[in-house]
Amino acid sequence: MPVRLVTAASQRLALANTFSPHTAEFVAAAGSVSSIPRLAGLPEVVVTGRANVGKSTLLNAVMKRKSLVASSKKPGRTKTLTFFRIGPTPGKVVLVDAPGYGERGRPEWGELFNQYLETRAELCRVYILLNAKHGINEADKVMLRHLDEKIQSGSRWTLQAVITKADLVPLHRDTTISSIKRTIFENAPTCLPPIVTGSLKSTSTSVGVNDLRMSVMEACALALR
Ligand SMILES: Nc1nc2c(ncn2[C@@H]2O[C@H](COP(=O)(O)OP(=O)(O)O)[C@@H](O)[C@H]2O)c(=O)[nH]1
Ligand SMILES: [Mg+2]
Repeated sequence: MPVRLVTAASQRLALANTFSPHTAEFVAAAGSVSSIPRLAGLPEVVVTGRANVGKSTLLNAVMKRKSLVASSKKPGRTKTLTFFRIGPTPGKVVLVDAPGYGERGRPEWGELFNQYLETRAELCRVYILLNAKHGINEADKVMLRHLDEKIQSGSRWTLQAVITKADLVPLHRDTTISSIKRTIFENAPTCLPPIVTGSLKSTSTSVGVNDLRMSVMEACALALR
């Protein structure tokens, strides 16, 4: 068999082994830094973004679960950092859902998130989610710059943007996505190339979820073959 096919098959196996709905589980919700659980040093990634950008929906899609992460119609519900462990026992990766930050003015990402970013040794990557339909607002820019500054001053983790709800932007308006990407790099030059996701309500039509799974594996230095 050609090497490329073997690689593709083993990658699929590695992804399926890690992101199985049967091994994904809720572990804890932390409302303060002192209650953040110790999870045997498993590598961790966190998603942040404005309320309603699609954080919970995306985490469910990545874990192949419908409602493990509570998704709420009412913005700003999650006030805690919520930890999910995935992969066969003792687990491979921890995914963390962070509170949404403010709609306008100074983003209220909170002391909890900030302290978590500064102290969590296991944190490998921060994913900032940006809504394709609504574009990037001032709160997003402030957060992008804030994360970029932390990287430039020597964080242990890397930053990657995820553009969500791309299905709500008409195809011929691809300029919208390009302009979002430009704004991301203007505000956070250290940000890794954005992953574009969309149509997450149905697994048969969803876009970008596997790209995110591969990115998580890479961020956490987990073997893809
Ligand atoms: N059209 C569309 N809607 C989405 C997508 N992802 C999430 N949503 C919707 O956006 C709303 C907010 O999602 P949620 O995951 O709760 O956002 P969170 O507040 O960031 O956790 C829900 O009504 C979701 O169904 C997507 O890819 N496409
Ligand atoms: Mg949520």
